[in-house]
Amino acid sequence: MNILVTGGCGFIGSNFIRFCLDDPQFKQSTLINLDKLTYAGNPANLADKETSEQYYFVQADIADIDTVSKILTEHEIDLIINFAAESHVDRSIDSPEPFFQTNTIGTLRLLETTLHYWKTLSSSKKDQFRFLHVSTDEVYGTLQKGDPPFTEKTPFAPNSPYSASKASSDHLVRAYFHTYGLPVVTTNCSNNYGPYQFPEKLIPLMILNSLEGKPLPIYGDGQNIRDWLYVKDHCKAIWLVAKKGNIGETYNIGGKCERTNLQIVYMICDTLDRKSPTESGKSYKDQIQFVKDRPGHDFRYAIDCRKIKETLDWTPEETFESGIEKTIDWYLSHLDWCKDITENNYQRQRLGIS
Ligand code: NAD
Ligand code: TDX
Repeated sequence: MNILVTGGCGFIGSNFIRFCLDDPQFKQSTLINLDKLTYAGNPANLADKETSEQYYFVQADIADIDTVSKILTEHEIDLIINFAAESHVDRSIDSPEPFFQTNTIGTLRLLETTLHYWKTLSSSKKDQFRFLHVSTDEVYGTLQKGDPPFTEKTPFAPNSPYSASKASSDHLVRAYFHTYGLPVVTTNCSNNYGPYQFPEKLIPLMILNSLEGKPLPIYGDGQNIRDWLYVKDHCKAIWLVAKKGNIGETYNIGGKCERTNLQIVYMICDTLDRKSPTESGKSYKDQIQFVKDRPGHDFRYAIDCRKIKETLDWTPEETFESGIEKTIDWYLSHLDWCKDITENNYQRQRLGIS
């Protein structure tokens, strides 16, 4: 199978490529990683895989019709997994437009290019072909305590520019199935955590700020709830949906692991107090600071993942306790990776230095 992964230099995309290259069932597969390398795309995430004969990297935008078209034809692509996106809610609040350029227009162009290619395939190749769109639980909006978790039938109610742009991409994917018959599947997943996550998201930010002696900024009262899933469990679910999911359908993916943000930060501090204690002997919890809330901050996300469990036999392998241990160990043993991002790429972007 020849697989085109978009956004493969980001957090989940690089974990997905790693998951494939490390698994013998993909031995005959070719993986093409198309990534624009925005501030969030880091080729270092896959540096040790660059010599693999199964793996090719192309720096390009998903909206670049000519480049995508060439890749699809030359590599006879059978499966596209679309991870490419602007993905950080806070950035979407500061500057919404790039989110619609990539998440909406980019996905539209990728679908259009894919449709043209798909139409040229033989009928058996056409049947086997899949376009898997990776999306988020945030398209469903927010829950209150006691509300039932989101199912695949929950109406969309996005609240941030990020989730609005992802919701629009989900609608486009659906429309290309219903209008043109393009064989698509969509996954809507809850919050991921694990190795290679860019340190502007809650978990890596809290780990790195702790170690650097910086404040741990908690928005509002820290009582907002997210449903956390270890990234490798997400990758396994994506692969199952690509292989066995019903075309035109959506699959919710979640960790059944609801925690308040304050619980998460306490757990990180407790783990770091044990694994890498401060010189002063004080707990990292002393660095917690409650700061102004995120505008329009969704209160709670929770995923009902019975469909993927019952139809595709997927279940997460990591508990939050085992996943966070692995994640913290990974960051502690990859401080150079973190330093490079915080001192170079990330900082330069933030300061507007190209
Ligand atoms: P990320 O921000 O870490 O990575 C995104 C990648 O896409 C980067 O490598 C970036 O360079 C690339 N990219 C951005 N715009 C592009 C463009 N126009 N063309 C080509 N490449 C482009 O994001 P992530 O956390 O890995 O998320 C991946 C996908 O999963 C996104 O679609 C996101 O909406 C979805 N998702 C993320 C989470 C999560 O918790 N991180 C949860 C559910 C769903
Ligand atoms: O400094 C912080 N302090 C804080 O309290 C940051 C960065 C976050 N938070 C809170 C906001 C959220 O309630 O922590 C929670 C998690 O925040 P993020 O890591 O920014 O994630 P979230 O906004 O929940 O969105 C994530 O999950 C769904 C991903 O970034 C999305 O790409 C994915 O679709």
